[in-house]
Amino acid sequence: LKRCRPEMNADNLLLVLTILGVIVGIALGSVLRFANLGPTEKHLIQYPGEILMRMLKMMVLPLIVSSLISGLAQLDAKESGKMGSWALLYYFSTTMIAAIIGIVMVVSIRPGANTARDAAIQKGEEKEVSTLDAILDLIRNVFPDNLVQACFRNDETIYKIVPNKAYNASVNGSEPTIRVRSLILKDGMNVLGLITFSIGFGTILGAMGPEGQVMTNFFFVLNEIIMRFVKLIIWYSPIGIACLISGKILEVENIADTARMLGMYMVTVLCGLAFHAIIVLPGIYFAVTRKNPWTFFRGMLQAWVMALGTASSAATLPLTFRCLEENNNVDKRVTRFVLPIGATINMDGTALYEAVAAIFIAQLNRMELTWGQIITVSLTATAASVGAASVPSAGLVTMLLVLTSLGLPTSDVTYIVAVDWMLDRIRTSINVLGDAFGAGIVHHLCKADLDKIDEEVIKEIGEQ
Ligand code: DAS
Repeated sequence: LKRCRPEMNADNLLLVLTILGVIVGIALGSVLRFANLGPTEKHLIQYPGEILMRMLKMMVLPLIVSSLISGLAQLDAKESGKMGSWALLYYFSTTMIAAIIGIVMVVSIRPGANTARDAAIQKGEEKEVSTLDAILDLIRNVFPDNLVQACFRNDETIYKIVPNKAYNASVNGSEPTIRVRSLILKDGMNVLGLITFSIGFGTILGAMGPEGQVMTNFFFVLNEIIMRFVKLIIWYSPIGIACLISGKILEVENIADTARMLGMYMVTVLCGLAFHAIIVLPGIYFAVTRKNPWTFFRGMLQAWVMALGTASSAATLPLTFRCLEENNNVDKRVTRFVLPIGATINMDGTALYEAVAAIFIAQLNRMELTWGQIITVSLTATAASVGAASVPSAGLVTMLLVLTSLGLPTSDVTYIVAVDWMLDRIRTSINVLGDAFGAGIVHHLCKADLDKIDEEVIKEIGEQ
């Protein structure tokens, strides 16, 4: 606890500065609205905010690659055996369920759809691209034929498969070229390709055991560097947030409508997180262990509150260990194994939040997503949450990944940024809860093996 107290102070200071940034942004924007500024002045005000967005985007590629590879490489399937396999199965299934809950919530509540905001209707490609083609296109994107090109621009060969009149009109006038708007738009980062490569690389590296230790350490240190880099950027964020918000207030026509829309967005995220925390996680825990999930949750209360306060799964980790081992009697051999990895790659709250935020921005831009794009959102939100660092606002950085993969404008992230400081701590508390229930479930499933090891050890001691 002493170790994490400095983290607490630093995080609390960051929280205060961020809230100040939001308040200053709203006040500055509201006052300047009456000053009839010219476009140059407006741009000058928005400029520090653009710098923040560019810095966050700069971190997306290294963060996702280093987090995925180092997270998966730590989990050596050979060594970890049953415990690792159960942990991985639980992590990916609950994270995917969280992303799907987020999608169902945002598609049903539609917080970004009923706004007065006028945006050109961007038709989904469903009309020109059959569902089969959309799925084939999605699979094709998962395996880019040129990794470097896939990181920075889309693979041209994808654009010669299915005719798309809308694309021709926008890019080539009336030129009769055959084009298709792939699921991942031109000049977007082919995120799925990156994620596939990173997951494959990390899993193979983990399976190498001691032989790959040097490389595993390299990616572990690289991830540590990137997380510290992200932390530095997050310290700049209060200034960037103030300018993003004031710049957006200068742009927005209808303030009341924007406030209502933001309120609906927050309600959507909170409903999704509540459903996952109250129904899904306790339900899975009870289904597997047949124990009372509320007794288990009561044992985790201190860690849950710490996560709300720090908005950091890493800062909460010492308390998560203590609550699991002392209040819920989870075996140390389980917590020592699953918690560090869980805090890195298991972020249900973040996956749900990123799925909601991406589709909310698509709705703001009147973009009707095809089923292929909705599948892309669930995959990239899940992978982005695995790649998110367990530090404050990490989900904001990897959310740019999801937006980029859909070719959505990141300029609308301002709406998300304005309330992220609040939603971050709530989704972090769900991340910690997901890790805790996961440890409880793995403990239950591996208890027999652990008891057998104990008996053998006791027998050996007896014989000696
Ligand atoms: N704050 C991150 C965590 O510590 C989650 C996030 O930013 O989405 O889990």
